[in-house]
Amino acid sequence: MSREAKLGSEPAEHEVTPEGLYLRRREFLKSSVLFTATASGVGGSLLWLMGGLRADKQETEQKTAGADPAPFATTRSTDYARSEDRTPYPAVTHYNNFYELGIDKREPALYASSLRPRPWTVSFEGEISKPQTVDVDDMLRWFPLEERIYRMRCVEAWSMVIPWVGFPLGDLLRRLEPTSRARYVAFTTLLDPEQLPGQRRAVLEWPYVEGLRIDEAMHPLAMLAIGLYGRTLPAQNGAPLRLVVPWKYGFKGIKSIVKIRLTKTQPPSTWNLAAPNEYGF
Ligand SMILES: Nc1nc2c(c(=O)[nH]1)N[C@H]1C(S)=C(S)[C@@H](COP(=O)(O)O)O[C@H]1N2
Ligand SMILES: [Mo]
Repeated sequence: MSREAKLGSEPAEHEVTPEGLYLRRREFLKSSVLFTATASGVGGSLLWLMGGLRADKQETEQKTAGADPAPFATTRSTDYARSEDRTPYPAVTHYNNFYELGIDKREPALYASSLRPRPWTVSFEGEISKPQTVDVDDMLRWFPLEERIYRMRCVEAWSMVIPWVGFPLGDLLRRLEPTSRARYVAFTTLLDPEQLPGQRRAVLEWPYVEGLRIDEAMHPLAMLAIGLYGRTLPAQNGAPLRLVVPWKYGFKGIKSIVKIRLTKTQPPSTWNLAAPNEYGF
């Protein structure tokens, strides 16, 4: 099974974590205030979230006034034609995968305050004509921000519909002027165990890294997000800057990015390094 916990089957913790780590982690939990918060169990929190999802469901009627008479007399309406309901904000921000802030889904939100998303610099390196390091707030002024509602799917078999705020990754790359040798884009998350205490445990290789082929990176749907639901990105969702690639699994959406490097050869990616038979590039 996947190294990430499967949602439907609720695996025991030792199934998703190497045994030694699992035992040490238990000790860690017992000795922290977090234990009270997680004692209700992942199952309980899930039920709570799912209840929220249902309660928030809204019907959206398509307005057809003024449209031409439909020439397709036999067309019947199906569920496929309905616009997607957005996942409620509390679920988007309290059910997360961000192993640097904990491996249980509710831990990233609990630990979020240890990450300081400002001030924050991002460096652009490698096969570009304009390598530079910029303050993230200066970078935001380079582009008009837009809202995009995408479905994010995790390999663990859960998904969410999230209204992101950000800009196309391609706009940034064009500004940096890739050289003719640039074939891939490599992304790196902040490495700082003080701000990301999960990096003290060898659950994965740190820092988290991801990559895209240059054509994927230039695709108009690939975006860098700096917010969601019209607000600044919460730390647990990858503040101040994270990747969103809607046609790929969620693990591509690397969080809290400090470095973007254009390369000639395929860069490593964290989950592919951890379990190459389960995660491709
Ligand atoms: N740095 C970092 N980025 C990460 C992860 C992570 O553990 N660390 N998890 C990935 C996975 S597996 C998923 S499904 C998404 C989850 O994003 P969300 O918590 O905003 O829903 O973030 C991705 N980005
Ligand atoms: Mo994921």
